[in-house]
Amino acid sequence: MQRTRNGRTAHSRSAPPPALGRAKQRAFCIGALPSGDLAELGELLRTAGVAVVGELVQRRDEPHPNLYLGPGKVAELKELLAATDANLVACDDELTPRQERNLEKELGLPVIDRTAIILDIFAGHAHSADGKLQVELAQLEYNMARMRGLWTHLERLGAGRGVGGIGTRGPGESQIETDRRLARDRISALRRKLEHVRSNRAVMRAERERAHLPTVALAGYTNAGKSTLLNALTGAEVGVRDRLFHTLDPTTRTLRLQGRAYLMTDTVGFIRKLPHQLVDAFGATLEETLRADVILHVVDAGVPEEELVEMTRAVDDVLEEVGAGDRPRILVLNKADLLDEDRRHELAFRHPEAVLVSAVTGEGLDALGDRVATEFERTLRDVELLVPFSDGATLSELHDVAGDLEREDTAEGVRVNVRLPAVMADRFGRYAANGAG
Ligand SMILES: Nc1nc2c(ncn2[C@@H]2O[C@H](COP(=O)(O)OP(=O)(O)OP(=O)(O)O)[C@@H](O)[C@H]2O)c(=O)[nH]1
Ligand SMILES: [Mg+2]
Repeated sequence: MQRTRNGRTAHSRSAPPPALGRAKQRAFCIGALPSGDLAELGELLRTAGVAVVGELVQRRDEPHPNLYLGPGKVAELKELLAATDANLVACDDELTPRQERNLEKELGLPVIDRTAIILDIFAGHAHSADGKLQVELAQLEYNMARMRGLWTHLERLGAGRGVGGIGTRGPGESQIETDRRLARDRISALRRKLEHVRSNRAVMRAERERAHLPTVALAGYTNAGKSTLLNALTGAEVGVRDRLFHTLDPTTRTLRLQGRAYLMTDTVGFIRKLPHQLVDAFGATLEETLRADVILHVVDAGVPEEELVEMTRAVDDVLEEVGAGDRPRILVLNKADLLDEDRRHELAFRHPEAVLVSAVTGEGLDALGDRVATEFERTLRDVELLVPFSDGATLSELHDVAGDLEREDTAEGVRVNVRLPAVMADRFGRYAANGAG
């Protein structure tokens, strides 16, 4: 796993840092789960370049507050660890600093949690300046909460940095203060930079709106096939790989449907228990993308129904969280080429409103295009505007969007009846003549 900007990771604290190299890391997976398994944690580790050498699940509704697993289970885990060559323990949930510290002490091995793994993958996959800033912000926030734990822990191991001297409250303490201050400074600097990037984006959005292009956003669970679908529909050449969180930076391409041009944007994939630090850091970008006229919720239909429902729900939750829950949405069941007849029938029965496609073979893509066009037409609003004669710019803009206008000159101005995208209808609300603006 790679090191964070400020030089440490959750797991480098009590073991030699990964001089071992990525593939040399051998993780033993643990989970306190009411149901399900650790397959996804294994996938995350594989994506991060870590091998999995064993796993232990405890069925429980809530993790143990001190140790994550119950004390008896931890004893069992210790024995299992002794029988493998694991040099790392990976946990399926985000741990509290206390749980992490206690577990490391009990097990004598570094422990990393799900959040640290996901943050590490994001750090490795971020390419744009924007993406890197967002990941760094999320990492700093994750580390901030752990600094105190880290230093007291190092002190106990006799590894605290000797900074002593008159007036200091002990080496660990003063170092924490310095680190916290540095981290806080860096966090504000990052927020400022992101704010700046965002204001540029607001300018781009304004330009786009001026171009009157409706937008379609691809959202969905990681590895569902969003980028493959973007490529298939628009002829883009976005990177596609069978690994988690391959796409971090949204790509936008033009899509033509029934004579109308749309802008289609790919987004970062979601996952169950998506770290809140990432939702915070990526929230603005997501919100921006997902303010689309239509959202395509892409699902991997090649997984069992139970998992499909769970993944769909995880995505719905994030959409809700970033304020896109109310956007028009189409459920796209992708990877149809992997399904047998029985499963196709079952899907048609269980998700009658969904569109079944294969981004690889092209099956169903025409039908999907039609659905997008229909869905978009449905978002158009009939508005009646009264535009002053003096505002020729608005009149010509309305012409651009809606083509021929139904218009009538009156004493107060031009009375116009048009069908407009909701965003534009809002923008011209000041001229609304029928109160619907
Ligand atoms: N069989 C089959 N495989 C597909 C299909 N669409 C995508 N895949 C495969 O699924 C994997 C993930 O595809 P991506 O397009 O990278 O998925 P994504 O949703 O963009 O993933 P992230 O960017 O990681 O969130 C790749 O191995 C694709 O080749 C499909 O229709 N059928
Ligand atoms: Mg992708």
